[in-house]
Amino acid sequence: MVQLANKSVQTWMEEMIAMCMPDEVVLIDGSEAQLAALREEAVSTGEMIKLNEEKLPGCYYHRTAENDVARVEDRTFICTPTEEEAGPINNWMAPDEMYAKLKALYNGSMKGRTMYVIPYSMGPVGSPFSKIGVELTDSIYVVLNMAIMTRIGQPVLDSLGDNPEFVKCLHAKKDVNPDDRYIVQFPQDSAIWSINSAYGGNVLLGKKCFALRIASYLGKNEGWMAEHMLILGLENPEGEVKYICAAFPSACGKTNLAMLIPPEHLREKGYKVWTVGDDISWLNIGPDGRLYAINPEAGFFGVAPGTSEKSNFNALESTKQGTIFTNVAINNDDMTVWWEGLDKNPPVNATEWKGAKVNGPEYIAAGGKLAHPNSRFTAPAKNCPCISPEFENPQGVPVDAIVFGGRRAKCAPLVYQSRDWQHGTFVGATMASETTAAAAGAVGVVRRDPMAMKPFVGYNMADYWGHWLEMGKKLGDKAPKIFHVNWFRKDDEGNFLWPGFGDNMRVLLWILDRCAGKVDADEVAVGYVPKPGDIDTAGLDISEDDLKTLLTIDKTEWLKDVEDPETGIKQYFAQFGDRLPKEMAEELEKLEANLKA
Ligand code: GTP
Ligand code: SPV
Ligand code: MN
Repeated sequence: MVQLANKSVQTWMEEMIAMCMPDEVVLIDGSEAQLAALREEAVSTGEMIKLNEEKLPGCYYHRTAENDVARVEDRTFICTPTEEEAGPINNWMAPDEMYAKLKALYNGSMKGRTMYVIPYSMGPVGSPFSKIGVELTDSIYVVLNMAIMTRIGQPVLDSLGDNPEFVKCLHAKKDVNPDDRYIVQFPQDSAIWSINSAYGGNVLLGKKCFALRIASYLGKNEGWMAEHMLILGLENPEGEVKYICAAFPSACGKTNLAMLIPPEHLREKGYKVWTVGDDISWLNIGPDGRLYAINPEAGFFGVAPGTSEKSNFNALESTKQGTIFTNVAINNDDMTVWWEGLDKNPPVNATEWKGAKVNGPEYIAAGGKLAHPNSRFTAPAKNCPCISPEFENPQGVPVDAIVFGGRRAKCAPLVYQSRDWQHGTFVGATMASETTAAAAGAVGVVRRDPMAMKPFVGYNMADYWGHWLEMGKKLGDKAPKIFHVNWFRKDDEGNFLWPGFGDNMRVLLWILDRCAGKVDADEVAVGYVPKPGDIDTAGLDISEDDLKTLLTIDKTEWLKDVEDPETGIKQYFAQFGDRLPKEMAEELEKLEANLKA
């Protein structure tokens, strides 16, 4: 029996053991020897496949069940005491009812299996902004992923001491039955119960479940923010680094932006991007009254397809050792990995993501995909060639700009700036984006995704907007400036109008110039847009017309976005009733008036 010095952890763990009835319980101490033994065990049972040790040292492959390849939003619940606390866009069930339902499922679910106890820290161990969780899981794959994505083991227990405050995370793989799959947050209990999945955001409970859903609730009560945002540092030729946080929905470009390589002429001048985080920001007000960001994670759980030497060199480099690949394709000739967009040479002797041996080029020619569109790599952040020297800074980095963005073929311009924090909060609250393969369900459907937090807010979204407004009041004139970008605008033939990727640097430079008061802008109905010529297009193959389209606000289209009876902002806000902050209603009126003027 595992004996822990912390009585609260011990008592809770014993209760979970009594319910799940594992044959064995193993404490994850974080030692390399223990992790190595687990990798070996996972290979021996077929749970993981060892990849080419010379080309991909320390790398492993894992395939999940075909019905278990993405987050499941319709099976994700926020179980607050009242339905109003969870709000109209979260699934809700009364905690007692949910506990009863789940206990029946967990009962004896680990018979014949081993339960692993993973103490982990979100944020550098000992940082005043870090929080500790303990995940109980019967999956070695989860243990090995958590070892990359978070700080784990004995140092975390030492840091927790006898403090009873930790997030209680329980995961049982059970039989991966999608009909009994539940991803459940109990914010008031700091508890997360996940069952019948073995995939990413459903089971690596430190990530979306804790660092966003539970943490957003804690942040509201404690005066800080947990956001679905990357953190990057942009260094100018003088060697000054400014930090930007950006919230884009799942599979909409956070990892890519966080690691971008500037276009050649800017690189030559001495511009450089440093990665602090690629998915989640915890934001606190520092002693100087400014907003500071830490990345609570220690690794990247990144989208594989589309990642290439050209599109995201730094992400690809990060995956060259100590990485776990999930649901990509295998090249059986040399036991390396492949996915759509990696290069133009799909392996002939391939195993596609579901496990069938196929001829890659023929399979693709027939319309197949070798890698699942939401296949992922789990890579240690320390592998990243441009990891920020501030990555482990327990105080975080000061934020100059907050950027919202979505995947919109129409309507949203390449970039615009909000007038102030309140308007910026409205811009975030009214974000919309086309759905992606990161969650189960239809792909390419435009939906509202406020602050890229629709699937991740741990309480009523209207109260969350209220919290944003509160934070803005506390920050006052030290608040970061708020912007909105869209890399995904398309022409009538369906081609992207903007080259994206490294060239997004050109937009970031305008944003930082605006923050520093170095560049003027045109005031339009929705805020401020760049004056013609103020976005650096040197060396870009883009027509004046296309650039104009990218920066023009089509008032008719925008009015539709406000008024559409099904998808419009008005309709969207209405569901929050009295809980909608009056400031948001005011901003909506202003926008409508501006568009009609
Ligand atoms: P999550 O990990 O799900 O939160 O995703 P993410 O926001 O980190 O998205 P990621 O950077 O992994 O990008 C997702 C997909 O969008 C990949 O297939 C990228 O190749 C593509 N993408 C990223 N940036 C751009 C861009 O600037 N332009 C275009 N056209 N595609 C992009
Ligand atoms: C996302 O979907 O936003 C992800 C991947 O970052 S997951 O961890 O599955 O949530
Ligand atoms: Mn994400």
